[in-house]
Amino acid sequence: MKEQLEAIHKSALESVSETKAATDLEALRVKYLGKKGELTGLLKQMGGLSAELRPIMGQMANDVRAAVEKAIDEQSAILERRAMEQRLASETLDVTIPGKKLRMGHKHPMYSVLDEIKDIFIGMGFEILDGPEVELADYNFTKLNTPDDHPAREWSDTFYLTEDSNVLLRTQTSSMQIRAMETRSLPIRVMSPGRVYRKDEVDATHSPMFHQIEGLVVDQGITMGDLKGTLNAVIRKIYGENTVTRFRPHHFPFTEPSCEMDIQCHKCGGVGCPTCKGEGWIEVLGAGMVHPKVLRGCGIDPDVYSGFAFGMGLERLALGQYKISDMRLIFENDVRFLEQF
Ligand code: 2NL
Repeated sequence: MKEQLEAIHKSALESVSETKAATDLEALRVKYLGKKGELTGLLKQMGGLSAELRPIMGQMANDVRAAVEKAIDEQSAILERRAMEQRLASETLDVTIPGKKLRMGHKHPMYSVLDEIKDIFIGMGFEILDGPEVELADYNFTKLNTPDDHPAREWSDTFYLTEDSNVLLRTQTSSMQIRAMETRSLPIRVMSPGRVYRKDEVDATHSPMFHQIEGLVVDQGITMGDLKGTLNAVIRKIYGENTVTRFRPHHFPFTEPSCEMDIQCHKCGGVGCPTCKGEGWIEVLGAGMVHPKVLRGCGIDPDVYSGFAFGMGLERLALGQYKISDMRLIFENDVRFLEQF
């Protein structure tokens, strides 16, 4: 029995010192000290010993038990410490390591142009009006003196959303200005920027979706002189104080008289070059005095009040401003292109 006790003692201490995990240690505790363990098994055989040997072997068994328990406790402490050291090493946070660089985006070039224009008009006392891209034909056409049989209302030009042609994707942002005239008290000075839609094939200068900014002023005594003065001031803020402008007669159903505004080519000074396609002039916007029928339709007496309105395409302006040759680049959103602005 002595040899057996010594063998258990030796093998227990050896295997305990070799354990690497708390679960292995627990398995050893069961193996040696548990109810069905090796030491307990041996103790059960004590009854067969002589009266002199029994206390000696009993004492020895208790010593072995105490030694194994002590070894297990010590090993457990070692494993715990080791686990803690590993955790500390793996969870170390070096607060001095530089952070990951975030790639910051920036405003799309067209929105830079839009914001610049908005700021100019806000500075002149205009209010910015946003509105829905899905519109009633009434507000997109009829109230703008563009009746049912007008060619601008063709199915081939406009994205209609209903069979009866009453609901559509707006082709201009004028509808919000109609609402302003219907609901606000006079005088009115508003700008409405936004997306508009026309059934155009995509090419270097056309897109079925583009951005427009329209403006409207209505008050007593507004004349073509106010139109020219306001637009000249705005265009000179955008293109430079020395910009030369001209107004040409034009036709829009919602204004009378109507005009288009050109700036003298800043590249060639009006002689003619590729930038102005040999014309010497570059068209920048359309404008006119609000048609009396449009005013009356919004409940405004055209004998007392008058107004001017204008509209310009933002993409075209951005192309010119940043010397971009193809409108498709504006919509593709290729970061390599946009990064340049
Ligand atoms: C262009 C020309 C224009 C207007 C828009 C307008 C709005 C109301 C009443 C009368 Cl509520 N007119 N807007 C007037 C003249 C021209 O746009 O070439 N746009 C891209």
